[in-house]
Order: sequence, then structure tokens, then C-alpha cells
Amino acid sequence: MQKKWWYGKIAYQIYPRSFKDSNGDGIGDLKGIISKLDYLKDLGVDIIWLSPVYVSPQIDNGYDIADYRSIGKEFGSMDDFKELLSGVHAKDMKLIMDLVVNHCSSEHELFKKALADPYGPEGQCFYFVKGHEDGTPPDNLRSYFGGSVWEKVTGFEDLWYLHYFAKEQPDLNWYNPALRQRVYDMMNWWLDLGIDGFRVDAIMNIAKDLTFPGLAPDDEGDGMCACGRMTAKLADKAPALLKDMRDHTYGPRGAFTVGEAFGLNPEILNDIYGKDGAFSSVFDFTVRELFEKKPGYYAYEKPSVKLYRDGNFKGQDLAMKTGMVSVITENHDEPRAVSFYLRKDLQNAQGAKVLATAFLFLRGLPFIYQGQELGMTKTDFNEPGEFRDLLSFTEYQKCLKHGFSKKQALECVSLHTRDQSRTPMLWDKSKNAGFSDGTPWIRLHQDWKKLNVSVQGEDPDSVLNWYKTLIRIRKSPDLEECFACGAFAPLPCPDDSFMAYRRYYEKKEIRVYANFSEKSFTIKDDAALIVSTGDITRKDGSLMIGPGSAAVTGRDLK
Ligand code: TEU
Ligand code: CA
Repeated sequence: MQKKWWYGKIAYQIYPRSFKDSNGDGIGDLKGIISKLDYLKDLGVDIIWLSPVYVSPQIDNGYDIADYRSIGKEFGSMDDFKELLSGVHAKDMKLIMDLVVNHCSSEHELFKKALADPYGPEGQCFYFVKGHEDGTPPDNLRSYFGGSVWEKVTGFEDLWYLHYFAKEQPDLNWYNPALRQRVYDMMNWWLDLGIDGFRVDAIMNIAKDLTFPGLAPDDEGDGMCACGRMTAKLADKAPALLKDMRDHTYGPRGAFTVGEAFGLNPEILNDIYGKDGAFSSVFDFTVRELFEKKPGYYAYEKPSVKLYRDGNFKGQDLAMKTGMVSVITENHDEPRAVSFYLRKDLQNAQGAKVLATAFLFLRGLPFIYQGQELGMTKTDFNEPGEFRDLLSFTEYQKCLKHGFSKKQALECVSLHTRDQSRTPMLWDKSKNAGFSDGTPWIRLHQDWKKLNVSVQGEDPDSVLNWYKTLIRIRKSPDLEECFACGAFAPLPCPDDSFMAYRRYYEKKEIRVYANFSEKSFTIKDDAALIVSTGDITRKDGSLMIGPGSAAVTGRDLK
């Protein structure tokens, strides 16, 4: 394994809207982030990923960009951004930006010009396509946020434009070299500013079949098919486009990139993040892919430790043959893992610690999502009016349509909603958990008084301090190589709620055991205990691992 600067590091995702508000408007901002850099450094973070802070009408919380080279007013100014970047670098950390280029905002200049003249050069930067004679759109694909991927262009008979996400997020035409050049210029502009790389949003979606054939309807019953299936089907068309992007931008500069690449298949993994791959890394979404089989929250598989474990084991195995995957347990699209995967009795600090142990020693680059290090659990959304994400509303309606009562619909959406991870970061015991002096744009977690950073900082047994401990272990001089470069292999698991694996490199072997079940298990292992939490006893070369407990052992191999 050739060592790159990002090997052995810890990354952290900031969702700026919900991180820290400096001016009381209820929305987190860049100045807020600047004020928390010491916190991140102290936690052990090396790489910060910023979700979008560009100019945007905020239909999808910034994933709809109207001006790629300016900072949105609600987040601050370009001067604030430069201050943030130099602050991050001064602390020997790196900053990567969110690159959202499958689509832009319908408020972007380019799209406005395109709408006015769909057949002109700006129009060629998007997909404007004639519908069928019967008045139906060009194909039957369903957008990620519900409804057709096609929207009628007003003033033009029969003309539609394509949007895989909201109708305010028109897809960019990557088959137009002029569009690609515009994107590359923008990326190089950011790299020239000194950023260290990109997290690349929803990128596999850029591959399109320009004949727009559609797909056989899925089982949603509306005659449509989820557009994600088309993306998966066209996956092998993406690498050529992605490598062209790499070669014109971050590639020659050695910047780090992590792709949000759903719908990969084993045949193309190497082209995506292998030795000559388009990206340095991709997020491992195998766990999500296991429960998100149907097009709607109402039909998702029940999440469990088994799903979490099996998904990660499968993802780790594929990554072993390819390159360095970026591992996640939460992000701004995912629910809080402690409440999502664990049994009721473990939806607490102890559960969070066991989960952190299972997660942080996986092979790859761990991305911690803001609040995860506090063991944040599920927020109580008491009524649909408390949701903010556009997808929450679509999914709520879908639940009702599929026969759920209002109460059941609320429960189901609460479990899966992207709003779960977007409630404010909990800093202290002051008003709004120290997130904002004003009214937060989204409700606060009900347990903010005990889950916050300041309370946990003072408690040596807190989840926060557990994260710090594990990060320190992961980076300790004698283990660092094994974690950064070592192989991964599953260990036999005595129960569906038990997760065990080993990491090994040259003369070192580390074993990780996480017992999420209600039973105790005795495992043959006489290696030295590196760290443990919960009920762990050692007897005659064995390790007894109690319910809700975790242990890590290490030995030198002969
Ligand atoms: O998400 C891409 C994506 O396909 C999914 O995470 C999707 O939002 C979810 O599965 C819907 O069911 C990225 C961003 O992470 C997300 O926040 C944005 O909304 C989306 O792209 C559009 O930019
Ligand atoms: Ca603010």
C-alpha cells in the first residue's frame, strides 16, 4: 500500500447550518465554525468536510447551488471562508469542500439563461428533451425526492428538463465538453484558494443514456422507476467522465477526494477508487444499500446490528481488493446510528461507546459526523410540522398512501428522516445548547442538557471522551500503521448482535469485539487488552465479553 497524506487520519463532517450560529439568526455559519476549531483539534480531527456553504436558495439545504464561487449570506463571506481555511491550516488540519456538480440550482445564472433559450449554448449545459406525443415526459424515471425527473419548460411546447433530485436542481449535461470545462475551472479556482480536496456529491448520477429509454416500473405502483436504478445500470459509463475531471483538476495537484458514489458494482470499483481510480476514496454505503431496497421509507428493512455488521463486512471485503474506503456510521442524510441500529436498552451512552469501538477501527478513513461523538440519539419529532427536509414531507405522504395511520407515518418518517442528523450540535447548558442565541431553524434534541459537549467534557466516562480515547489509540505510534494500512478480516461472531474482526499488518494483529446483545460470550483470546468498555473479564487465556461491552486486543505476530 502506497502511503498518502490522508492515511491514518480522522475526518469529521460539518453540516454548517446546524453546527454553530455566531450571529443569532438561528443558522450555523462560518464564524461559528471558526470558533470551534480548537474543539475539533482537541477531538483528534485531521480533515474537515464542509457540507455546502455556497450561494443557494436552500431548497435542499445548499445542495442546490446558485453561485459556486461565493459564500451564501447566511453562512458569512469569502473573507470568513479564507479565515476559516487559514485557521484550519494553522492547526495542521485540512479542509475539503462539497462538490455538487451532478446538478445546480434552478436559480443559477446558467440555468436561467438556458430556460430563456433552451436550444442555445446554455441550454446545452442541461438536458432539455421533447416529451411524447401523448403529453407524457421523455421517460418514466422517478426523482430521488419524489415525482417525475422531468419538469415542463414553460413557454415551450412539449419541452422538459431533467432533474434527478428536486425540480429546483436541474441536472448538468456532462456530455457537453463546454459544461465540463466550466466545472473544471470552478474546481481549480477552489483548489487555487488552497482547499485540500473535495467530497463529491451524488456523482454517479452524471452518467446518462441520451436516448432516455426509461426502465420497467418498479413496485411502487405509480408506473415509474427510481432513477437511482438507471444510475446503477449506467455505472460503467461514469469512470471515463470522472477520470477526465480528475486529470484536469485535483489529480495533478495530489488533492484528496472522496466520492459519494451510490450504485457501484464490483467491475468498476477499481476505476473509481483503485490504484488508477478517479477518486482517492469513496464512502462505503453498503449498510444503507442493505436496508434501502425499496423506494420509500415505509418499506425499508428494519435496521439492526446484523445489518450494520454484515454491510460493513461486505464493504470492507470489497475495499480490500480495491483501495481505501471512507467509513461512516452517520452523515447528514442518515439517522443517528445509536437509535437506528441498536436495541432499546443500548440506545444510550454505553451503546454509543460500543458502536464507536466497532466503527473506529475499521479499515479506511473514518468520517465522524457532528454530534456522533456525543452519542446523539434520535430526536423526538412530535408532529410533521417539526420536519424541515423536503424529503420528509414526500415520505410522510407516501406512508399515508400506503395505508399507515398518521401516528405510524410520523413514527416511520421520524426513524428514517434526514432531519434526524440535522438538529443542532449540542455545545453547552446555555440557551439552545449554545448553538444559537436566536431561534434555531430546526428543533433541538430533547436531551440537550445532558448530551452536550461541555457536560461530557467534564465526565471522564462520557461518549465524547471515549471517542478521544479511541482516536488516540488509532493514532498511537505502535498501532498507527496497522490501522492505516493493515488488512481486515471478519472473526467468527457467536450472535447476530455481535461484531468481531481483526486487523493485521506485518508483525501486528489487533482484534475488535463489540457485543450489542443481551448475552455474555467467552472468546479465546490471550492477547494484551488495549482498551475495553463495559463488563470484560479475563480468565485462562479467554475473554468474557458481557452484554453491551466491547474490547480491543493486540499482539505481535511471530
Ligand atoms: O445525496 C445523494 C443521494 O442519492 C442520497 O443520499 C439521497 O439524498 C437519499 O438517498 C434520498 O433517498 C447527496 C447529498 O448527500 C444529499 O444531502 C443531497 O440532497 C443530494 O445529494 C442532492 O445533492
Ligand atoms: Ca448565523
